Amino acid sequence: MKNRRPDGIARYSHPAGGWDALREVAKTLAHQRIIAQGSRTLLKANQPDGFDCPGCAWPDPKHTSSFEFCENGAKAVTWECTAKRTDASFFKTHSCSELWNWTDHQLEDAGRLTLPLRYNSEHDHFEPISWDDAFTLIATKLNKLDDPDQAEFYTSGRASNEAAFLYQLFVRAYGTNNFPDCSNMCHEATSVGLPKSIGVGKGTVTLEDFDHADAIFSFGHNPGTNHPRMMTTLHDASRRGVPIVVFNPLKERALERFAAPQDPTEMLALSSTPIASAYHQVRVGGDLAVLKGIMKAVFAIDAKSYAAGGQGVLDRWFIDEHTSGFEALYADIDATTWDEITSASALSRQAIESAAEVYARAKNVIICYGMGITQHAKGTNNVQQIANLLMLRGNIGRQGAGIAPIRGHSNVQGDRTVGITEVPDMALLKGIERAFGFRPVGKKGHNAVEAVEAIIAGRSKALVCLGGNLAVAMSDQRATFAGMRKLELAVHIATKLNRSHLLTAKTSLILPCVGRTDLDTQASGPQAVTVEDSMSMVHSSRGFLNPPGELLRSEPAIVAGIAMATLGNRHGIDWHGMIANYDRIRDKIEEVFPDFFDFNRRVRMPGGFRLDVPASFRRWNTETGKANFLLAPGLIEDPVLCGEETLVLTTIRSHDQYNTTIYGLDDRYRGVFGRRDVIFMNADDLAGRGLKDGDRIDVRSVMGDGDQPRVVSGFTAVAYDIPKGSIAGYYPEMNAVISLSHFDRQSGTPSYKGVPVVVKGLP
Ligand SMILES: Nc1nc2c(c(=O)[nH]1)N[C@H]1C(S)=C(S)[C@@H](COP(=O)(O)OP(=O)(O)OC[C@H]3O[C@@H](n4cnc5c(=O)[nH]c(N)nc54)[C@H](O)[C@@H]3O)O[C@H]1N2
Ligand SMILES: Nc1nc2c(c(=O)[nH]1)N[C@H]1C(S)=C(S)[C@@H](COP(=O)(O)OP(=O)(O)OC[C@H]3O[C@@H](n4cnc5c(=O)[nH]c(N)nc54)[C@H](O)[C@@H]3O)O[C@H]1N2
Ligand SMILES: [Mo]
Repeated sequence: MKNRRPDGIARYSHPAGGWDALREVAKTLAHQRIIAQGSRTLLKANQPDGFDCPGCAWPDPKHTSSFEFCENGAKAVTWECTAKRTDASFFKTHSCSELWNWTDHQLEDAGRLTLPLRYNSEHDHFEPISWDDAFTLIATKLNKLDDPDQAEFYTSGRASNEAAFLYQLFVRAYGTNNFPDCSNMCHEATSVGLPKSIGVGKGTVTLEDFDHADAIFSFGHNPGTNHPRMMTTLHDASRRGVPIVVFNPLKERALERFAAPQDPTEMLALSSTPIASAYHQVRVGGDLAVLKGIMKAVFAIDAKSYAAGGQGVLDRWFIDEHTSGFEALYADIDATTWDEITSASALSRQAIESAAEVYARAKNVIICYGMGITQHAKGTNNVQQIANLLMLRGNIGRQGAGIAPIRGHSNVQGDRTVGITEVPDMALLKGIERAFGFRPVGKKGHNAVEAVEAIIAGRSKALVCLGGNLAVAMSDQRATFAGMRKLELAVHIATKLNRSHLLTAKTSLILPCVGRTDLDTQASGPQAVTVEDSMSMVHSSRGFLNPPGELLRSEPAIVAGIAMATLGNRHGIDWHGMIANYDRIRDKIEEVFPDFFDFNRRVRMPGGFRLDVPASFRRWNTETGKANFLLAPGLIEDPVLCGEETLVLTTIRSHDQYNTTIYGLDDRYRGVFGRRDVIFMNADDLAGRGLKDGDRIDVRSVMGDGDQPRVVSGFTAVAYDIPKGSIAGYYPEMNAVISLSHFDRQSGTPSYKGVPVVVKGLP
């Protein structure tokens, strides 16, 4: 007899994509009550005269002519252009304490925010406030602080270049570099690791490079859910016979098999295309070992070829001409034994050698990676070892080859480019002086973890958030939430209500802004904004729907409002002029960042333009003037923490969420329906603890916190195809077990995907 599975757990036997994806979109449109308007809106996504899809940062094909179907893009768009609204009567009916008991899904599902709100602690309700009063209140509070460094200014990666640029200008004129941003929790290991390797903290490939790749490697990202338009590229590559080698602890369906909704034959025949040519279920946190193992095997293949009178497989010319540090890397890899590699990665030597064969045979290789690589205590090391592997065969700076960090938020890369950084370099400071006549402070500010630490310690007293849901996205919810409640001032510029807004400070404000799909009209007429995708392409985005209410303002206008109230005439910055016509903001961006030369003209060309990525042309902006092979000590994280009982928890996104935005409770491809309170575990790990599939468990951090353990309770253990020793649970629920002090010391990225825990059954 077959064992009964826990409630809501079933096997999903279809390929990813296909008719199920189409059906889901129809359901979403109905749920958001926007059937007629919604379908028209979707056709404008990523079109030259349309808006940039807020779903992800994957680039658009150059000659976008037809609508590219994307289930999760459709969810992101319809979630924003829903017909649901929160208005004054909504906030009058529901007190803040009542709303706190709603789920994250319910909070956002209440609808778009439509009016500026201030928290009234006497009545425990948010109440309407005028824009002028809101700006004056914020200004008074900010100007009362002893030091500008007591304020934190968070950015989430949806903000446009124009909004982000004005925001950093305001904050620098105010006098601090406290710029925590979502990138600090995401691809910071890339932004910190790659400049040391190849002189630029961005990917080197373009979308066209994928057409010329002879092999694609994928480490730790789940494109079927998080970058569904990337599936078109992987699907085409697979059909061309390009090997796609995947390293992921979980068998993600879209990386196994995909039915392209754009492909009529595949859809009608109910067929699909295999994606991965080889799928390696690496242990959580085992990637450093895999990367060193592949390099070790490549050295062996090279030596064998050489001994037989061949040319070898290393690109010796590239190594001599363009790199530094090869000997030290060779020695490090040589000293790493196969026993160490296989035990740290949970993969066999043969598996790793087979991946190395594919790598060594292919002329051009692209390596893609996501959060499975960056969100580790050794995230920066991981990224740098990927660069090492590519450099061994000259796979950087030529067509069809390169490194492809798959970015998250649709403009997270652009926000960084236009100045959202806690460590401003001289070029940025001088650029601002050139364009605005003042030299901002250069002292390093806070990243996301440091900002939250300062808030918890009471050193920082004010928090302004340009979007996002910082408290929920950050580790250690108990400490983080308590810290937020001690603030003097909390300001949230947002489209939808979320839990961070409800962590009220002495003075708490929610300011409603227009979103990507909304028309943004200013004194000179309708405005477009600009964004930069994962491949450094900058293009414009223009919303066209009537905003959900008369009172909403654009993000640039709200930032300018706060700036004018706070700074008055300081530095004579023409905030009014820039808001009246965003071309003037872009002119200033160009003055500060010469890479944006001729910005207003170039961004009006269909498809936009690419920013310079020197490494794509083998120009290395590093201290050595070369691409650097860099070393990573050891193979795994925190061996000290890995006791007998310890399991390593990775936190993942379901198919029905956008970060902290929970669209629904299904995770269809992983066979989870109607719930999120599950922990995926290997059957042996269950048995070893006397547990069975479906048992209720506690998950507890092994990083202590005195007598208050970090624990989530009452979750259901689900037997799953995952390597022994590794378990997985959903973000953000699992943030309660992650210690704030558990992060990559080089980049500050929280180790969301390498959390040492113990699991105990509940009676
Ligand atoms: N629909 C949707 N789209 C999104 C988002 C969303 O939440 N929903 N979020 C956006 C954002 S901000 C980002 S950053 C991206 C995130 O996109 P991804 O980088 O895909 O992020 P995750 O879903 O967190 O996890 C990625 C994968 O890493 C694997 N993994 C976990 N631990 C490890 C490990 O130790 N090693 C390896 N090799 N793999 C591991 C997981 O099994 C999972 O398949 O997506 C963006 N796009
Ligand atoms: N455990 C764990 N934690 C993680 C991660 C993980 O993988 N595991 N991933 C991390 C990553 S990669 C990231 S990027 C962060 C995400 O952190 P954030 O970017 O802070 O979080 P989001 O959930 O994307 O923010 C959602 C909110 O943004 C607001 N919003 C949406 N659109 C707009 C807009 O156009 N303008 C404005 N002003 N506001 C808008 C809405 O109010 C919505 O509630 O979380 C991190 N946290
Ligand atoms: Mo992200």
